Amino acid sequence: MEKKEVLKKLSPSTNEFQGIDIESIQKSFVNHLEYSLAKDEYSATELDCYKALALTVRDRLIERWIETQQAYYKHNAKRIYYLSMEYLIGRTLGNSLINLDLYNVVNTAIAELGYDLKELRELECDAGLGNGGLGRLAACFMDSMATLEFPAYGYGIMYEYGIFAQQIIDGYQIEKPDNWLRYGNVWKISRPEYLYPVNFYGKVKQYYDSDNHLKTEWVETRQVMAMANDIPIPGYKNNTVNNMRLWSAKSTRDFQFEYFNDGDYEKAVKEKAQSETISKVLYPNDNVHLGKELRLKQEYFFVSATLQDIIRRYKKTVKNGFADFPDKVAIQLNDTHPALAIAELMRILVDIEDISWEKAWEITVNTCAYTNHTILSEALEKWPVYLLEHLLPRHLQIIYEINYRFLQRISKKYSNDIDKIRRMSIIEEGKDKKVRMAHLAIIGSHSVNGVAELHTEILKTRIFQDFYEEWPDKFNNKTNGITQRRWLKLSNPGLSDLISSKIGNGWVTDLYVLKQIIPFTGNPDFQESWQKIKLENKKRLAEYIKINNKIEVNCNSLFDIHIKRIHEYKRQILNALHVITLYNFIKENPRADIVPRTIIFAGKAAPGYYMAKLIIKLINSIADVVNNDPDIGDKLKVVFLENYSVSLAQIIIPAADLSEQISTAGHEASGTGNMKFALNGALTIGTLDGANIEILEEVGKENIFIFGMNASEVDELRHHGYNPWDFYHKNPQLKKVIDMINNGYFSKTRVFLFKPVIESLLDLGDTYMLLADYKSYIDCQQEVSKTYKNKKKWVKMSILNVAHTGKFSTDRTISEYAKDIWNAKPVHITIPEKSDEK
Ligand code: 9L8
Repeated sequence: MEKKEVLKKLSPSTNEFQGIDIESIQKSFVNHLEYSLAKDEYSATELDCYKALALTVRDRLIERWIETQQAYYKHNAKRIYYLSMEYLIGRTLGNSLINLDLYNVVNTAIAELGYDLKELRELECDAGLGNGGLGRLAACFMDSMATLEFPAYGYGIMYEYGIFAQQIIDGYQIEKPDNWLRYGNVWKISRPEYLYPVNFYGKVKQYYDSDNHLKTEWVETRQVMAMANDIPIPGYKNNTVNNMRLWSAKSTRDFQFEYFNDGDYEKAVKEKAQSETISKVLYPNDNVHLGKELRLKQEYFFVSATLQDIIRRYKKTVKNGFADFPDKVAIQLNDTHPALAIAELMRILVDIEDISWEKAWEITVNTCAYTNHTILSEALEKWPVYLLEHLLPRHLQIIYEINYRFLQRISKKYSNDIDKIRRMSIIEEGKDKKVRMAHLAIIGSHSVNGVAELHTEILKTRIFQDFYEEWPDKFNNKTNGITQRRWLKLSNPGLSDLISSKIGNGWVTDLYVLKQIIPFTGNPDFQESWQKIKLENKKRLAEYIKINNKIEVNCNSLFDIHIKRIHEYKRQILNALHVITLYNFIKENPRADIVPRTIIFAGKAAPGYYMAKLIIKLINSIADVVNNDPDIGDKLKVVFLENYSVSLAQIIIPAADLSEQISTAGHEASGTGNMKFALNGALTIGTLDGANIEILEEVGKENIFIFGMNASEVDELRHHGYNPWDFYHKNPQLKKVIDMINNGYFSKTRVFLFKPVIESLLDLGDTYMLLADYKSYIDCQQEVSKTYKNKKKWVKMSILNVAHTGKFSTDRTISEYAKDIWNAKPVHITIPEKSDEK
């Protein structure tokens, strides 16, 4: 028999998959403990037990993973490639157990062996390969694509260091490296044999070949190798296991021994380390473009390796060239971070595959699609021409050529409207010329989408208006979502079970099914169970706060929660102004019957973002004063939870009564935390921004607390000249709050500590218009408190919020991408039948 056939005969997938009964699970577990980890019952640590369990689950993933990949190959299905610099995955064990439908079996199996599944799950490190919403969205998309059985692949970078761990010391943020791979990672399957060379630097050589065709070569480059690491992504109860491939940088020097022999050994080692820095660390900036050379290297490194892999896979099934490429491949660019893919695909098609420019361009545009996630100007990627010229000289030429052809068209059409040409050019002219990556992405894609209705409108009418006029059909909206498998079923088992006990499990794969709980809204038993679950979740969070912050919080108080990256546009300061307002009210009205609140913040600040870090210190300083004031007692507590992460979010969100979504209208592209809170029964206090607007449309205006200016009012006020001093002088309550911060009430030993905060609000024009929205916010918070007093009303509103979150599943989002942008069809995976003998 041939080797391959012997393997196939013995392979578990040819015969039978690993058992999913209690006994088989226990057997796998002890086998892994002994053979994979070389431990026995005496030497095994808790972490070993977690690993043995994770390996047990991984076995069951891998067999389905192999089956899935073979099925995609056999069907020659159109593949979806999601390209993202960030994936904020969090933990995998619990999620895999849910999606494989093994949670209860494993729970029992492991309990019989004397272990606690919950405790073991806690030992897993978060995979923090992202900053915030953009990275978490990519992770939710992976879950939904697998659940909807799409032949999808996530591509990204295997950062050795994920988002830093945040410590709060004396109220300040301190960053600690996140060495998440230190103890190995069970879910990461390294494939040292899947290696691609990635070129940098060098120069461009052009010549005429024997047929007198102009040929272009990129020569004398320096090479880095990209090594594949795969993470299995299971769909929910459907045998699909998709692949996420994250590249790590490896030196080519490992593979060129002669360099060691005849070269400078020390230099060789140094250069090796240098090339491997490419995948060392995730840049910890959310919504800011810094323009560092290493970041550009990361972007090209990941794009180049990914395209080589995509083309290798394409050529395996399609033998007659690239005409079918767009029918077999869809590439989705998660923001402009992978937008070099457009230039790289052109380079491969034209320079290497010898395809004409026109044909190559058609293929590229029909393959690529671009999602924009932000309109903040500081977040838009613009790379200096000199940097590209140095690092990627051929790509710069290609970008110039794309631009030249595009501008020719525009000039003809608009009879040399210079202003328009200047605005639309990929190149921003000026002292140092820059490449506008968003323009490259729009011109090189057949689809451009925003991530919420308002955001897409702003793209069409403001930042990309010229392009929208040119190609109205390219632009479309895909409102973000979240996966209910992680954000309800896994993180809030109490609420999940209550819901399922009334309406079944259908909501796990069709979130609109939640509407079926509407008839129970007024049911007193149901309401009571609902409140009880919320209280249990609050107790769990209170316990966490007690351990981590040494603060006792009142579980009957309103849990008012503001968790997200710290950014001025997200307006954590506005919330802080409300905290001080409440504090003043309690001091001035000690006998007033007020609704006690626990106001909880969490979030990381970019290490170089001075104001964001000062905001963290401000919140902690306010917390110190408020929490230690005997006049306040448990009427008001302020908590800043350190090291916000996916896993921490899974504890915080189910415990929330109130969700703070208070960005200046027009600034938060979508938000996805807002959806997670609503799904867990928190009510939203928010502005008419991003997806808040759509949450309002779904839950109804009587079930949400909306305040402040809308996006056009913000624009108008800005346009007519906004003066924050007017609001300061007009409102004594506001004046008092600001003066307290300014006069060192919260920084007694360093009176001027928060001066920069006050300056930004008063002297520097209050860019995010906190003062203009202050009154409306305070009034709205009063309405919140009034409503909270009416327990019946609140619980009804809470139930109705959950009932109306159907739209906000990434299952809906992904179905829309598949239909409108990718033209992709699902592939159903079947696994070998279980034989009867067992
Ligand atoms: N702020 C948006 C948020 O409203 C939205 O819900 C989420 C998912 O669509 O994306 C968030 C977002 N993140 C970024 C972002 C921009 C960067 C970056 C790193 C470097 C440069 C720009 C990381 C993240 N934009 N929008």
